[in-house]
Amino acid sequence: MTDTPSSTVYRLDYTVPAFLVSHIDLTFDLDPSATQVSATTTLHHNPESGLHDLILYGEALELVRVVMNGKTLDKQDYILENGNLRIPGAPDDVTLTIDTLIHPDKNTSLMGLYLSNGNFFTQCEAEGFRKITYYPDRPDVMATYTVTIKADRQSCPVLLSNGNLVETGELPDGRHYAKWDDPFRKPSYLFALVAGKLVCREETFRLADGRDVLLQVWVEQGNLDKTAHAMESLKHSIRWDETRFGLELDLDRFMIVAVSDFNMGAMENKGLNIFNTRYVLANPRIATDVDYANIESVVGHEYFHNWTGDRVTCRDWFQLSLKEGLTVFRDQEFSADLTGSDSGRAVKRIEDVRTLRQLQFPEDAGPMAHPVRPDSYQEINNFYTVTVYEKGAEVVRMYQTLLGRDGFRKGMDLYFKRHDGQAVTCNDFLAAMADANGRDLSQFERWYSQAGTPRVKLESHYDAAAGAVTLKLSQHCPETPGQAEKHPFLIPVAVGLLDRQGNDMPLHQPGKDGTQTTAILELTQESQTFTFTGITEKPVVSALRNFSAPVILEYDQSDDELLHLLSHDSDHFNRWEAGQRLASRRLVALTKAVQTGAPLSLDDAFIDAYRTVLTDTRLDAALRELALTLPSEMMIAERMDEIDPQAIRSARQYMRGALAKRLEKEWLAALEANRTEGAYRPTPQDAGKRALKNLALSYLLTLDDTRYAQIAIDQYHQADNMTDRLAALTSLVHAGYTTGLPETKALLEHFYREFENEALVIDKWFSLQATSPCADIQTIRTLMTHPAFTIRNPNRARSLIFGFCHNNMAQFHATDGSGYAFWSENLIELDKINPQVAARLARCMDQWKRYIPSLRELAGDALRHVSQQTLSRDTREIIGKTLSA
Ligand code: B3K
Ligand code: ZN
Repeated sequence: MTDTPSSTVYRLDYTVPAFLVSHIDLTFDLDPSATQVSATTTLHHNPESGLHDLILYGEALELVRVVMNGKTLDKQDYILENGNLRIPGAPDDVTLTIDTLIHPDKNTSLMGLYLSNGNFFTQCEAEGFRKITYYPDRPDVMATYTVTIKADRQSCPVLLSNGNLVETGELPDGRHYAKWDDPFRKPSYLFALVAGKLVCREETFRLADGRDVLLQVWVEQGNLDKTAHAMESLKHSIRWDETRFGLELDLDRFMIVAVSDFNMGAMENKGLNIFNTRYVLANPRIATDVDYANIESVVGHEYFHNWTGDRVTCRDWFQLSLKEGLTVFRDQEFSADLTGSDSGRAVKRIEDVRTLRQLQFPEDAGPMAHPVRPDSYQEINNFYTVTVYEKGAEVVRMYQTLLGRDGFRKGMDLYFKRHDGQAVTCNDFLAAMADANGRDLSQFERWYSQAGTPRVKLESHYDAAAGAVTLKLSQHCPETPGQAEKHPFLIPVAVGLLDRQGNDMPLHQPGKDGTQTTAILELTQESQTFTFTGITEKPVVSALRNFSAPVILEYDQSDDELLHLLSHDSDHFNRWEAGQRLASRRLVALTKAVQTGAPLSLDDAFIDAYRTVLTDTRLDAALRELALTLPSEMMIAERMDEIDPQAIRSARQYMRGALAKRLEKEWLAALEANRTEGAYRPTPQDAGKRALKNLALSYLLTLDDTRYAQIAIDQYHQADNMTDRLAALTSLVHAGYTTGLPETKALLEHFYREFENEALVIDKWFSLQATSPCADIQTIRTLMTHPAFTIRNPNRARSLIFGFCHNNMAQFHATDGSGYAFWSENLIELDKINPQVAARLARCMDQWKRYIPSLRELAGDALRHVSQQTLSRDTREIIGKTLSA
């Protein structure tokens, strides 16, 4: 724990490293309480640097010995400052051996080398390698690695590191060793070591070039029956990258390891990906359809990093989106392609945009707003954000929208041709895209440098006499912390025009050849007009198709126009969007009505529109489910000037109740019609049916009718899969049946007993209760005392504490401030254990200034209370920015 004044790192302060490393040879003598690390590094002075001090970063290390070019250094030969080791005026060629002692059993931060259920794991991104040994721990220092791991054979039969296994053998005292060699130069953040009692599923897999590679998925004993899906996903990922991008696996062996104590989702260490168990373990009994889909996408994501991240890496951490935005885009495309249908692609796109809007738009409008390529940070771990990841992926997607799929591929090819084996910048990526396509993309750079979500205003005008439609587009981007002035972006706006029958009209722009049904308009100025000719009737405009840019579209369309789009748009995304806009309009009005005590009502036109969607069996179930799911409370909050969480919840619940009541027959029919046949399969078709059926069930449960509760109870007992079982239980609990219906309490108990030994399912058990509208602070505090709860395991902490603080808005923001008191207590406790996870919890308060005055005051008190404590650098940065914005 440190409490030194925060120091800020600036992007523009970048300087090249004074020394480069050609090779590092590491030896670990593993012991839970005292692990000896010996690192022999070959360094050379970097001719591009004028500095001669050799700086080796370190954190929480016990230095045993430093040997430079054969001579053991005395204390006066080096300087230890802020944890780092500096050798002033080092010679140009250095061979350095450093011995350090570390204590994995004391490491609760889960960065560096730590223990999980008695096994050893490492996490080095972003700056964890410095918790293992003194090293130039920065991504632009790339080296080859050999790693020898020594350990007790009994407790650590399995010893893994990056690359290829080159040697194994026995040692005295029941110990053994393994030696690994990674031929690819890599930065230290991609180093990994795993040792312990693990078992694996393995397969030989033939690559496109005919080479056979060994694939392994390592888990704790007892979990082998949950690894098939991860293995399938890995094989799909390898194939997909070969086909879509011509990128092949460069190693002979590729390993995935699952660990139950992990700060985030997974980590792309070269050849040895380490995963949160959450994104590996699945079988129908314990995993839901959403889990299956997430595993596929995270396995893909980490595998795709092998090229976008590992082979070509980041010059400095400000360039993080270079690998993350690009790799998220790649995993999104992978999942979309695997669905194998247009509607499947649309479902994936809608889900991704929903995440972006729900999480990234608020970030862009709050105290932590930062550009996709940030300009400064205090703690880099705080910048693994939805902006860097999800908005970063949208930025990459826009290249593809502007250049076309082929043009994008050409850009990727050039990027690898130029930069394989290098540590580069976002501008290098942009230059590859531009040069490969002969385009000037300099204006596009603003997507990397300017924070905030641009507003695009659209005004349409139809001139019947001229048979022309004019679209006037204008843009502006709101101020964000540290960025008052913004310049226009290059925004691709995809548009289509629908005729009265709902068909796409051919689009022709004067001066341009040919026609199409979707045009990509390039908005580059503050304001511009675009004209389409040969338009014989007043069309309905379908704007920002497929969400062609991460902007907020401001376009006044009547209910009738939106209804027309909802029923006919050939762009699935915009059909969904029209439905969401119709619902949002009403939800905002209902929230205001709740606040003023006005009577609540829902119009027939809206009900009819929902009925049409619900009963339109030509539409895939998955698309119908998305369309019939109301915008979340968070989305409604986004549209309010002042957030009143209780009013928002009442409005949304009213609307759900009204839709349930007036479409009762149709919901029931949908529930019956969407039961899946045969054994469980996590295909998009079956998952879509289950989603729609379970949505129907949750609507029906809002009606106070025990018949529906009985349907849910039966479904719970009869289900042969976690999706249906969890949905039944969640709907019952969230509808408040825990008090009215004794069986529901019994079901919760039953679920707990049934899955007591499945940590990931117990996480679900906590989180379904934490997110219930009925869960008041007392319920949460009681759950915190449950024997299965521990704040030390990030998944468990997230399931209960984050579930409540992040995903139960109306209860968390209770008017008596009890939620905030709970938040500050737990934040302070967690910060002492795991700063990275604590800093995420701190972000619950991002929006505090937007809440109604009574809540704002209480939130401010809680924030000030936290700010007076001794905090980690991670949490201090967040609290500081939240208070001062
Ligand atoms: N690159 C890692 C994230 C590391 C987070 C460090 N705080 C996972 C990923 O994006 O694939
Ligand atoms: Zn990533």
